[in-house]
Amino acid sequence: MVSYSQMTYAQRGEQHSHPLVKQLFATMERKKSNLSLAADVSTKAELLGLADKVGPYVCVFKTHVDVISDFDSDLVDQLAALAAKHDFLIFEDRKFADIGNTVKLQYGGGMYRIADWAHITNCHVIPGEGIIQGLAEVGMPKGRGLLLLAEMSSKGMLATGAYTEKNVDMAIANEFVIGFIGSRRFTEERDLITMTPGVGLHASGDALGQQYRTPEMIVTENGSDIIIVGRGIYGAGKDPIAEAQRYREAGWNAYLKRLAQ
Ligand code: 6AU
Repeated sequence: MVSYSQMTYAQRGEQHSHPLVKQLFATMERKKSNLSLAADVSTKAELLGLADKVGPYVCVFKTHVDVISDFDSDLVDQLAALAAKHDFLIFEDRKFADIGNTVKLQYGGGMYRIADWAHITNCHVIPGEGIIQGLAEVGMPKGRGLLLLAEMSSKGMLATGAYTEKNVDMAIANEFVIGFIGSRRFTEERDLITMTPGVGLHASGDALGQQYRTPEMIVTENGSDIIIVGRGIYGAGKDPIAEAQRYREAGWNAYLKRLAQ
């Protein structure tokens, strides 16, 4: 059998059973982008400004809504409009980590109502499979998708070995799971996407344990599908449009190189 990492995004989209993943692969192919922006800014205006500027170059726009100081429901309405205008999906990087009943409340309700507007969210499986079931009860009827944090990018992270393998088993067994946060392709058993943070063209890390690898290491060598880039694009002194274009090209070339291998 051909490995998923040897197939084009278009081919994978055509044969995928999850409508959201089909949409994601189609977007990636249309925009020639496997780039996700990690928009870790602290105001509504900055977030919407970035989404409008960088939106044309990304397949996924990743948020941390709980760092926005002036969050309101108009922010998500405007973000949804920009997602439609620029053809990207929204990923709220909430990293749920509680028991099933609690995450159901956190995902569907509260002031953020994440399930109403985020196409994708993620969770740790430390509480066991009930967390996936709780999130699925809210997200499945809305056509959403979940990523499991099978690994992390930071120094000394504890998601390794048997814990990572458990993530893979749970992902295969749960329809609501569309993939992983991690550094590589994890399984051929079904087509689960990997999105990788900790990507930089230059920097090797930050002062708080973040570690960066290049798009080529991640996509060509490790078989990951989507690169997540934050400060490499909007960091101090950077032109976000020029950097987004650069990362988009680097990510896409790394994918083309993988296909050619
Ligand atoms: O490129 P950066 O370092 O500015 O931003 C990386 C982004 C941040 C982190 O919250 C997130 O990626 N992240 C994640 C995710 C996406 O779940 C997991 C992880 O292991 N490392 C990591 O940096 O928004």
